[in-house]
Amino acid sequence: MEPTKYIWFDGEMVPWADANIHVLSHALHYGTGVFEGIRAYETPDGTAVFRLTDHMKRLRQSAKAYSMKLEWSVEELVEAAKETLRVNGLESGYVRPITFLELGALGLNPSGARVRTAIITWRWGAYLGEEGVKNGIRVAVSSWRRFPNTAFPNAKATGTYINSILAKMEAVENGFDEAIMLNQDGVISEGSGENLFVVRNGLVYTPPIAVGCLDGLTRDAIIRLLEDEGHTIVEKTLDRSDLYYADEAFFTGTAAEVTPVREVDNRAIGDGTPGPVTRQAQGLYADLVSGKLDSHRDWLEYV
Ligand code: PPE
Repeated sequence: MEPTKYIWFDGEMVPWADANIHVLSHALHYGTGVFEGIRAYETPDGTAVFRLTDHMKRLRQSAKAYSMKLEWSVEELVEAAKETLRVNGLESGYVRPITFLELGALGLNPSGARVRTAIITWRWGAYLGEEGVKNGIRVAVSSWRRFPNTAFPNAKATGTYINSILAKMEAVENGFDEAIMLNQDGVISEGSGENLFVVRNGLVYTPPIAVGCLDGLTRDAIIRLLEDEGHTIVEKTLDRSDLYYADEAFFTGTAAEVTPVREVDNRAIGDGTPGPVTRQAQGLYADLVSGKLDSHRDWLEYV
């Protein structure tokens, strides 16, 4: 990753190299952090951050779930993210806000630990590769189950990502691009860092949030964009066979955007190339974030 000039750290612009924390930080030992992933895009009217306010709202919700006192309001975080993009001269890029517990508490009781917030921006290309965006990726159902309701699957907490990391590492070690995780009941949940859609006989399916997947903002956007085009989206628990028998499948996420899945567990999905609904979803999303769509303009927040 290419460093940018500044990182916003608790209200100040700090040079990249100086945005450091102590090894005794609570978050390092126990994963007590919450974060977001956001993308900014170039549009004809300047740089626009996609659903910035919604992402900052989710950051505050995640913090609330873990009783972290985030001192910055949604409005302040929104402005700070825009300012970080501006000072770094980024016309497009990824925005990573993170709130975490630093010094002041040892042991599992986090009481007294200082809550810190940083916003980092950088250039980030295709998350699952340019080739994947074009022709689709190969995935495998993971032997790791998605963590259950012993934490908050709906909050983006740093510590819980150790679960996604096990699944991702296993997939890559076995020669796949990405993993799909089942939940504790054995139904399909999501990718290690993406929500999943499948298309069969003209209907579009995605697992309901209740299975324990993240309530993805890209997932929500794709549901609405496809509905606008007359598609029926069914939120339904899916099992492994729904994946094997699908005509099309694709992932959604801020980092992954819309990435076609062409193979699962060494079986081709459909004819093994991205299908028409997948292409349509990709096209609609690309037009939306680059300011070429007339609808949902309120999701673009200009820097
Ligand atoms: N599920 C998980 C587990 C997840 O981490 C993400 C985002 C999503 C679904 C999609 O959510 P949304 O971005 O709101 O549409 N993962 C972020 C982190 C990726 C990373 O490697 O770090 C992201 O896409 O920014």
